[in-house]
Amino acid sequence: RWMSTIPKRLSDVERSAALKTIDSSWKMVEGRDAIQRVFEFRDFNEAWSFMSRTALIAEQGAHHPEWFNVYNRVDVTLSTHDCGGLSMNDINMAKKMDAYAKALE
Ligand code: H2B
Repeated sequence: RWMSTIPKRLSDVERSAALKTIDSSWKMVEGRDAIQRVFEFRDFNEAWSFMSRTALIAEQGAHHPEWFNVYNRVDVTLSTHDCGGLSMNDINMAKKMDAYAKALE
């Protein structure tokens, strides 16, 4: 399981490589070592479906998103609290969220 060891904060080199493997709409948050993306769906039902799938893997992997939902929009911020910044846990979660959103297109 992911949390059996403390995740490692990505170095600058690791980070720029990792960011190329997720959707280009993920952006670094100003003044914080975190990434952010806004997902937009057709309606609340689809947004909630996306959030439900994400919630299951969040709980399984002990890695939880910060998110804000209004109707069909989900504003997501990913960061790893245990290391105070971006780790591969965030990149892996971003990839899964990208795939779930794509499946709902
Ligand atoms: N989520 C996120 N985003 N970062 C963490 O460091 C983290 C988490 N740590 N979920 C997990 C829970 C840890 O506190 C528990 C004990 O597994």
